[in-house]
This record gives sequence, C-alpha cells and structure tokens, in this order.
Amino acid sequence: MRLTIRCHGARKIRQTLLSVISLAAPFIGPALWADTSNRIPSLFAPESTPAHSIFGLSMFVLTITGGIFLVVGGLLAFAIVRFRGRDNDSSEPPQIYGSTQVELAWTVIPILIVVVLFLTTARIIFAIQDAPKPKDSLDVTVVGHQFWWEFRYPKLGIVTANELHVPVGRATWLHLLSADVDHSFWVPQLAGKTDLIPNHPNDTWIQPDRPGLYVGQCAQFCGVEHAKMLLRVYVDTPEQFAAWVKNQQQPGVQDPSVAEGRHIFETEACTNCHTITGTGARGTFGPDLTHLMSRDTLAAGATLNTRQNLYAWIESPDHMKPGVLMPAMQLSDAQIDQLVAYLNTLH
Ligand code: HEC
Ligand SMILES: [Cu+2]
Repeated sequence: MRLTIRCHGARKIRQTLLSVISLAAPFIGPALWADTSNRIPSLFAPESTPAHSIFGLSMFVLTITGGIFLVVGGLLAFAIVRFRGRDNDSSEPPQIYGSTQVELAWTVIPILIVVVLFLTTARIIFAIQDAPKPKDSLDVTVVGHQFWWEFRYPKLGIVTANELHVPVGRATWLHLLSADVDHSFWVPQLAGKTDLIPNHPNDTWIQPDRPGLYVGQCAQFCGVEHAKMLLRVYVDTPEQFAAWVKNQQQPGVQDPSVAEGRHIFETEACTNCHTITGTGARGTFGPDLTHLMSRDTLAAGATLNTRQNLYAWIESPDHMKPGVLMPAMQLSDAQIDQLVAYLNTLH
C-alpha cells in the first residue's frame, strides 16, 4: 500500500464538506422531518400497527449503518490528513504486505453485523406476516386496475374506488388482487408495500391509531399513468365510519330533475364500463359511480372532485390523465352539462 495522495491541507477539505452539506440541507431536511401533518406519504411518521415496527427497524438499520459510515469515513479522513504527502518529504512510506489480524477483523465484524441485521429484519417480517387475524377485523378486497383502485367490502355489500374508508383502532384485513398487471399498495404511514399480482392473491393488514387522511401511491410501475394512481385512506371514528357505511349501502338516488342526464348516461357507452346501482349500468371496467359525490377526488387522486373538473374529465379524460383507459365520448357541451348535473346528485 502506498499513499501518494497530495492534499492541499485540511482546510480545503473542510470547506468543501461544509459547502456540500449546506447545499444539500434544504432538500434533505424538509423531505424527511418537516412534515408531521399526515398529508405527505412519510415513512418517518408511522400511525398504524405494522408501520410502527417497520419504522423501528429502519431506525435500527440506520443507526448501525450510520455508525459504520462514521467509523469508516472518520478513519479515511484521518488517514488522508495524517499521512498526506508533505512538500519537504519525498521518501517512500513503509510497505506492508498482508496482516492476518486486520483481515480477520474486517471479515468477522461485517459478518456479525449482517447476521444481526438479517435476523432482526426476518423477525419483523414474520411477525407482520403471521399476525393472527382478529375476529372483529374488517375485510376489504382491493383490486388494482390500470390506473385506479377498486375497494370491495364483501360483508357490507359496498363497492367503491380510490378512497378507502376504515375505522380507527380496529384491524382492517386487505385482500389484494389485480385485474391486469402488477400494482403495489403503499400507504407508508400505515403499513409496508404489498404487491397486487394477477392470479396470485396477497394479504396485508393495517390497524391505525388515529383518525385522519393518509395518502399513498401505487408503488409498482404499471403503465403510462402509474404516477397518477394515488391512494387515499380515510381513517374514520367509529361513528363516522358507521355513517359512511350506511350511505354507501343506499342504492343510487333517482332525482327526476336530472332525468335528461341520467338518460344520456344510460344510452351512451358509460354503462359498459361503470356501475350505478338502481340503473341499468353494470359495467365493472371503470370505478363504481353509485356514490361518486361522496369522494373528494376524481380518477385516483388525479384531480379534485369539483363540477368543473368533472366536466373537463368527461369532455376529455386524456387531458387530465394522458393514456387513461376511459375514452373521450364526443358529446356536445349541452350533453356534458346534463351528465354532470346527473352525476352531481350521486351522493
Ligand atoms: C371504455 C370504458 C369506459 C367508458 C365507455 C366510460 N368510462 Fe368513465 N372511466 C373508465 C375508467 C377506466 C376510469 C378510471 C380512470 C382512471 O382513474 O385511471 C373512468 C373514470 C370515470 C370517472 C371518475 C370516477 C372516479 O371515481 O374517479 C367518471 C366520473 C367517469 N368515468 C364517468 C364516465 C361517463 C359519464 C361516461 C360516459 C359518458 C364514461 N365514464 C364512459 C372507463 C370508462
Ligand atoms: Cu402503478
């Protein structure tokens, strides 16, 4: 080993390090810690049972790897400064060939560290996977579609889309399926990622501690609109949840003042892809629209559910979500107006 690094002094290194840190800080800081509200999908603010143990494990791994970084970086910096080439010294440093002690140390210590990391990770994975399902847990079947989420509550007779409602403090068991390609269910504050794979059902579960809105995202690339396949989980108080269930179980309303719009809906191809209970529409290719107005967003979080956005969506879905699998239906402005008036009654 021969050290020939010529360095113009520790001052220069210190200056460079300081400028790198001060440049990176504004980006790293807010991304990891600034957020304590629950609107950012942050791994560092767990609010549900499996997410707590995943957070604990990440902290443990970060501490160990951070310690390794400090030791290795410290020794490296020390060697660079202490053994740097000096201007008045052109002699060759001592040449050392092999050292059983050092080689044993840098083989055995990393093996021990890897074994510890492996065992802790395996223990947490199995504890989450093998957790017994509580008797009072809520069952939800999640079906991934290009590019939206279908949520079915088989025991409650509810079908909805993109916005999952669950009660606080109770376990919700999620049975994950896919209608087309691979997707992945990921709400970082609630649980780890679990993939939705065609013909291979997976299960995961959440037991949130606090009511609120928790956001997530499809975490497996599934096509052109993967980025706009967002997830919203509403953790409701038991009363809110009961009221939500009661509303979802109602059949679609039949408001005679919007009969025109309903007629357009029923005679255009909308019915091939969408369901509205209480009408002839039974399609399952797109989201169930029976209680469309009970949702805050449209098209898997792509935009807010407002009258203008609904109009723009029906006029040209591709405009809002390029590559989406709902076609523009070539309707007149008056027809879209009537359709939107009808959809606005679906609470
Ligand atoms: C070929 C099938 C198809 C047809 C026909 C179709 N849609 Fe869609 N629709 C979809 C799909 C798929 C989505 C989900 C798009 C996404 O989020 O990626 C969707 C989404 C929607 C949404 C947003 C729902 C939500 O909860 O986010 C509305 C509203 C809607 N469609 C209304 C209509 C109306 C009104 C018509 C008739 C004029 C219609 N659709 C015709 C397939 C279709
Ligand atoms: Cu995706």
